[in-house]
Amino acid sequence: MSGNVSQSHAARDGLDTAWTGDNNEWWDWYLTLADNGGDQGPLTEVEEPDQLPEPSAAELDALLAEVYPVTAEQRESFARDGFVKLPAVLPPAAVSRLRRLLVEHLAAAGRDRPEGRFTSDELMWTHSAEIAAFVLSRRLGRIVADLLAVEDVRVYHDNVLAKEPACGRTPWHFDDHHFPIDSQAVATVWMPLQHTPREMGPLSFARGVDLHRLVDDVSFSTEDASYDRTVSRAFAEAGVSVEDGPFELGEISVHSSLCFHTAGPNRTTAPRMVLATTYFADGAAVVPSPTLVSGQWQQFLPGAQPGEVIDTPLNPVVS
Ligand SMILES: O=C(O)CCC(=O)C(=O)O
Repeated sequence: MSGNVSQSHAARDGLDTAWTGDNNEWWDWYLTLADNGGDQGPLTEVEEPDQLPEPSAAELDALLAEVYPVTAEQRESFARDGFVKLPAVLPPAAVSRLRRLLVEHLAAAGRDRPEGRFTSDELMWTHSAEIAAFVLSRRLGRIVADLLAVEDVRVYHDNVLAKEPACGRTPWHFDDHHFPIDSQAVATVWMPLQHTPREMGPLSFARGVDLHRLVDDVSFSTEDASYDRTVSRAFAEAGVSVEDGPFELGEISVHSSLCFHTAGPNRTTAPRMVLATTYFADGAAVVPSPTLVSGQWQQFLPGAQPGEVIDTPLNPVVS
């Protein structure tokens, strides 16, 4: 597939500069670009999930090595819509273990997680073999390789995305705009670590892999919610269908870097915990000019130079 489609607008949109903060500062800034409307009323009371008995090491190894059978229909819908939701990729006991690992990771990193915050961290797999077992699993890597119709994928980065109670919307965007990877064979596995009802802010997708063309002329704003508002209006006017349903426990979504997506606010009293991991086709190169919205990309592709094929120790093949 030919490369990244967003490079040409970087200068027009004032993005042809490097991000100088860390990744949580990046998310803090990024969420200020979402239109949150007015007063949204009280939060819905939701209990955090109970810790379930965890699978044994042997059970987990077997599960994470087992190929999830992606159907032809799921592959077609990913190619057409730009995303697909897949049920029962992990059993509840494995989801419960992963949630515990990520909660402990944030606590060990001293993150205070106040209401209203979007708490994130990345490259967790490089600190924890237990988290790496999920991020680098054959089960997830093979799903993405099958959907992208490529032989092998590499990991770009993992992310814990904890949308804390009362945190606002994630603005409409597509990841091609963010990732400094010169390929369209790039996709993110978004794995919620609890049942995620609409009021908790599940990831939502505009149906149609080519929809980015509809809003190609909208200038990105680094200062206000005008981009989010204009994209939202354009999709409504064009009658674009949006998948914004809840996620069941163990269900994941996979979205292409071309897929426009957003997420609602978390209007519940429990954090929305997610492991989001991005993978790309083996053989892809770094774009010629990474931008402000690429955040701290050098941290994820250490030593890789613009234009070079990506092959660093932090980007192993996982399928
Ligand atoms: O979790 C969210 O609210 C946003 C995540 C996202 O945009 C992504 O994983 O591509």
